[in-house]
Amino acid sequence: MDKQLTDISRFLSFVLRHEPQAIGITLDSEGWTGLDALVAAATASGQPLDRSQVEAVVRDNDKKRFTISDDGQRIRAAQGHTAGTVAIQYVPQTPPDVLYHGTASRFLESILAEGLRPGKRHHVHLSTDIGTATSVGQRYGSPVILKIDALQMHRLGAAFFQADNGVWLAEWVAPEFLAPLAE
Ligand code: HQG
Repeated sequence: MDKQLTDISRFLSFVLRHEPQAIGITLDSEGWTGLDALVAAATASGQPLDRSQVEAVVRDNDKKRFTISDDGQRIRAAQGHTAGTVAIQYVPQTPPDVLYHGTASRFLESILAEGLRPGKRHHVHLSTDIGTATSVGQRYGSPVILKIDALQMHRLGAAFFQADNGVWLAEWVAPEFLAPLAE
C-alpha cells in the first residue's frame, strides 16, 4: 500500500477502534458507522478523505483491518477495539488445536504468572501461524512466541471467536494453557 493509503489506514484504526469522538462520529455496538458520515467528519476535522480512498484501503489492507457492510453503507474495524460503546457479538467458534500469540520478552514473566489479558482492547488476539505472531510480538521489543492449547481450552469451556479478518479472539488465556515456544 502506498504511504498515503497507509496513513489513511492508521487514521481509520484510530477512529474506528479507539477514538470516534475525535472527529465527532459514533460507533454502534457492532462497531459500525456510516461510510459517508465518516468521510464527511474526517474531511471537516482536517483529514481530507474521499470514499474511493477508504474503499481502496479496505480492499488492499494487508491485514483486512476494516469491513464495509454488504450494502456498502457502513464501515467497521474487524477487531482491536478499545472504544467503550463497541461490544461486537462475535459468533463463538471451535478453534484449531493450537493458536499462537506474539509478545515481548519483557512481558513473559507477568504472562506466565497471570495469563494473557486483553489490556485496553476487548479481547486477546491470537493467530494460526508463527510468522504473524512474530511480527505482532516485534512491535513491543524482542519477540517471544507463546503456543496456546486452544482446543483444550475450548473443551474446558472457554469461548473463542473469529473476527471478520480471521484473527482469533479470546477473553483471556490462563497460564496453564500457554507455553513459550522452544527456540
Ligand atoms: C501483553 C495489531 C503483561 C500482550 C496486532 C501484548 C494484533 C501482557 C500487550 C493486534 C499480559 C498488549 C493486537 C500480562 C497480555 N502481563 N503483558 N498478563 N497479557 N500482555 O497491542 O496482541 O496492526 O493490545 O502480549 O497485529 O500485541 O494494529 O495486543 O504484547 O492483531 O491491526 O500486552 O494489534 O494489529 O498489546 O496486538 P496489544 P497485541 P494492527
